[in-house]
Amino acid sequence: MLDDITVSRAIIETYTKKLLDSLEMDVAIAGAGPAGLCAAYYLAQAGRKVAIWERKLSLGGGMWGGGMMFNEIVVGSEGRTILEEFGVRTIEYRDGYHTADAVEAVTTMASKAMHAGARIFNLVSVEDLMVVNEQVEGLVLNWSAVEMAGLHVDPVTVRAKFVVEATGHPLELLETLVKKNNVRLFTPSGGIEGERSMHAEIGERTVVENTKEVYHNLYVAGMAANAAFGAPRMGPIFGGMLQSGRKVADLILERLSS
Ligand code: 48F
Repeated sequence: MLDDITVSRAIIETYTKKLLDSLEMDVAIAGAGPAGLCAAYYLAQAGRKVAIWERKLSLGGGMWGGGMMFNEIVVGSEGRTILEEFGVRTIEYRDGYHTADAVEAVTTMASKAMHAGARIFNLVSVEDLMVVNEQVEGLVLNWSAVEMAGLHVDPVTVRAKFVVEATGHPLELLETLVKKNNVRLFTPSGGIEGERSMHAEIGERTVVENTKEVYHNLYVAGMAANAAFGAPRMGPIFGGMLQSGRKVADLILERLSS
């Protein structure tokens, strides 16, 4: 006999346990696009406690749609190596240009990150950062449905030794940090430099260079890194996003072990 209330109890109890176990983490990541998923995978692989908080119902950010809804992505040689590590199949199109099915890339990366031990909470928006003594100490979370309905409901907080903003182009967390606090970021101007117009070659290189700590204990990865440090977007080429995710994981692992 199937009992409806047991189904409800199973969902509520297991979700609550998962959430309670994620209140204090090594690394909290905002955004489950390619950069966030990649970072979570490498951090979890290294045995660190990591969770991604994602606003939308679906994971994968801008990767599902390839370029203009042609659901294929392009990566360079380094990106291909990372995709192959995840087990995503690639096809060499020309020397230095490899394609992968966007749906296979997202689903495989998400699955591998979770199997490595990362938790992913979808339908949760990061609305703010927890800042104590000029150090970022965690995230301020609310249900995306609350945000969408414009309800006046207070959020909850989770603590993390390090936070990764991997929210893509809009760079919401850093925008909020700067707006609410009199802070000087680790950028050339001390403020948000802003995303520049499309230039794939420069964007792919700089997104990796710009993946770094932008404020005490707060790192930027993926398109958020180029938006923070003032570099171009690069459209549907995704190798830089993957390299950025791997780099931010390496940088944080180094800090965690020091
Ligand atoms: O936008 P997104 O895919 O960022 P990314 O990992 O990759 C960028 C590429 O997709 C593409 C590109 C390639 O050359 O330029 O745009 O840097 O994924 C960002 C994810 O963060 C979520 C958003 O829904 C998306 O899935 N997100 C954004 N703001 C928040 C958030 C927030 N405040 N709280 C939770 N999730």
